[in-house]
Amino acid sequence: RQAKKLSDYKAPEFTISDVELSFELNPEATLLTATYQLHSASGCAGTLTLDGQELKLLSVSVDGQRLSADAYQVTSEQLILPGLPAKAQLELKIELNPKANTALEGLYLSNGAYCTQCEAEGFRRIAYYLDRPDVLARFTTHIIADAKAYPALLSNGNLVHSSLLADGRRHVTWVDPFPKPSYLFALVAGDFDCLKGSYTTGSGREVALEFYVDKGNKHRAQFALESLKRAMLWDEQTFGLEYDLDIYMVVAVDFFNMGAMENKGLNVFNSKYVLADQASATDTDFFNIESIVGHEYFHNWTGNRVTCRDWFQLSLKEGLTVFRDQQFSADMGSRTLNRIDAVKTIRTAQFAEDAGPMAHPIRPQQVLEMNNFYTVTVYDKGAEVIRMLHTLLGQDGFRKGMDLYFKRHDGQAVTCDDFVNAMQDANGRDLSLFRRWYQQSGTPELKVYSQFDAKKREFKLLMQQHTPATADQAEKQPLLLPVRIELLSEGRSQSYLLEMTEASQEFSFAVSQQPVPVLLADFSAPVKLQYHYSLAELLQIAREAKDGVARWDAIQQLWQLQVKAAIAAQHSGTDYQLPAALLEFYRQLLLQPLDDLAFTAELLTVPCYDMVAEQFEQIPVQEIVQALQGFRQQLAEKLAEQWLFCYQSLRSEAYQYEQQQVAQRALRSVCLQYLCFVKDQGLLLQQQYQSSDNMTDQLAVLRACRNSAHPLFASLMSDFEQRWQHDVLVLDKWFNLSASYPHPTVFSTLQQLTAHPQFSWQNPNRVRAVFGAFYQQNPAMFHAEDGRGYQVLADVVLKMDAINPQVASRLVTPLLSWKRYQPARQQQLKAVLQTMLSKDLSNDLYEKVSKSLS
Ligand code: B3K
Ligand code: ZN
Repeated sequence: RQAKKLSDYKAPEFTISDVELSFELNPEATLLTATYQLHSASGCAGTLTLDGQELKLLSVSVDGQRLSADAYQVTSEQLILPGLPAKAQLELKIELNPKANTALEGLYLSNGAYCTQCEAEGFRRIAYYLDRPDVLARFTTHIIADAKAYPALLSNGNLVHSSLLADGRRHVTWVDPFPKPSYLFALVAGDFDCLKGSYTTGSGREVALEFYVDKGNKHRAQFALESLKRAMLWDEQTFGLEYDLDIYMVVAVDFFNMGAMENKGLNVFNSKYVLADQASATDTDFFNIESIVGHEYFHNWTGNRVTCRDWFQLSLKEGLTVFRDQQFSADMGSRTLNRIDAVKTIRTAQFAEDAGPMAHPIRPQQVLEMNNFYTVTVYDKGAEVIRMLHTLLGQDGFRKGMDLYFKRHDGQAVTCDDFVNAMQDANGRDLSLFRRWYQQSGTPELKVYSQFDAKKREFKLLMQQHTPATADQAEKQPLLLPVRIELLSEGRSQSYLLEMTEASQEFSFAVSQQPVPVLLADFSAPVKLQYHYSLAELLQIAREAKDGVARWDAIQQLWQLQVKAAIAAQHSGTDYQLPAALLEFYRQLLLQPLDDLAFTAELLTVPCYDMVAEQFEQIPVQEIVQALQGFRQQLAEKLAEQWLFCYQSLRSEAYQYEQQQVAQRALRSVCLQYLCFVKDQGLLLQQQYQSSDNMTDQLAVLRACRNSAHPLFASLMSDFEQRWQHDVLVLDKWFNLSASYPHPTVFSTLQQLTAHPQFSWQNPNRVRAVFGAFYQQNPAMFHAEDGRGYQVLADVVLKMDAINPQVASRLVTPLLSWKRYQPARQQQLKAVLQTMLSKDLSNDLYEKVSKSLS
């Protein structure tokens, strides 16, 4: 198998200016006629090589002449046409079988509706094509289908024609005036309910907004529609970017490989990120919907109007668009809490990726299967890199850079370098050192030492950066790190932005008293920080720092110290008691919560397993699980009255998705979790479960029961299943809770779940609800001593690889990092990976498994 390299990039020899596609839809035999206007770049005749996979080619014509079969060559991945004139019209007839498409890439059926997914390289499963993002063409799409069964026939751009044919079929034509790469093509045909709205742009153009959802679900799309309007307004206000077509459509489908897709004018969404109402969706669901609707909308400029030259540049659009959606969410809600969420993602999943066999820079250098690189590194670390530019250039400088980027590159397919160049030129600032962030993988470690000279009244910070070697790259260089700090002294805080450019650097400050340094405020660079703080200093930062992220982070660091101490105690066979000062800090917080209740809830939450695990080079699984459980138990017992007091002081009001209420619910559920550890709070649990008017509070009860193995868990779960058995999206929450039950009974539960009438191996949401939850939220059982957890997941991965390689390849991730565990687990993991590698695997799975074993 041949990996592609960034360094091998060559501009295409032919381009396509216009594409006309005509689909006659049929579940097992869709007929596609595809016509392309081709132009050779050199102006000479030459060989045209088109990409194509699993296609049934019926005929090939050039300039109206049908070719005989020996005039071209078809392989499993290409159609090769020698001697094509410099300017030619090519017509292909192709037969497709959407019903047999379980990989959900290309044209497929979701609950009887036709839909497409083309990014990254799915268009080649629809037609032979120059399926690469630097070929931009104008698309015209005809759809012909039974008018009754498929009232909605949708594609990109504007509807220009619709007519009823004599045979009962309808013929519609869509024209997209904006040249685009094939990965942004979309087609949908089905029978939906449609929620309509409209938005008037700043320059006064009216845009029709249409949300297509399963019948009976129209009311559940209202929040997504409102989110879209907020996103449209925000992009105008923040970046001066307006929408450019007369219509913006979103279709919600149940069978979807990821969250959503930004196809020009016709987004396709996983229904999970469109549908919500208070009875069926949690506050987190609402939050995610707003953020993903925003993300896909923001792609219209960062991704669609300006797209990627090649797939190695994916972060050009994804890192930037994640940064944009994070800024949007921060403006719609709490900046601090949003930042904390992003930091959690980096410190858990992204740092883990850097430390594992799939480590890669935000611009990868080598790829076997592109779908494997839609990663936390490309997306979330990519967003951190954009954020650092924003920090270095300031809000206005960043905006100037964005303006120049669009001025230069609108309508083009460009590289990450082009983006940095625009930032550089607009600000007159040399960013050559900064560019290393695009080439270098791995997590930099930043060691900081401090020194106070009372005589000289000088405070010094010595900083050293070092990036350890990663699986893909041995040599590392120093990076440009923006380091935000505060110096706390005499009840005051002074802020600075330091720019670290060398391996080792000293910064000094004139002070009168010895300050406490707050380092890496706002998590200003995606690095691991090391500094020796005392417990008292951390508590002082938690109380006094200006930056909320730094306050939260101080508590995180405090907990990390507790974990190390508790594990040491486990090894010496003693009991570990939490320090009195920490308990006192919590007691005060509970008696007098901060104004921001959601922030208070964050401070009161012990870090999750993944956050702690990432601190260890070799992860002591059961010790961490035991330590964390011990902490929760101690906090619950020692502050029992305070949890109850705080819980009771927070009244629940008629549900609204609104900041203050969201925060109250978050704090209440934290209290509830702790309450369940001490007493059998049966009554209280029942009461909250039965009387609350929303899913957030109900789910909080189920989680509290699960975490404390409460006797009510079984009965409440069966009530929940009864209530929601016909609503799979909600039932996924039940699947999730069942699979994350931290007890050996979960292994038989997993088997029962896959036999549930609503479970389907074909539906990625179901598979993730069960097995994603199992490995993400059930560390104790996934890492069971006898290796059963690994075996279960490995079997599922292999089964899924035959059905849907993209889903299989995502699920295999936790098995890859075998080097992070103790020898017995290493052996178990290696054995399942070796067995896997001996099978006939998809490229998706092969790339990951072979890397992890090499
Ligand atoms: N661009 C898509 C992701 C496509 C994933 C292909 N395997 C969604 C997004 O990032 O907005
Ligand atoms: Zn995206």
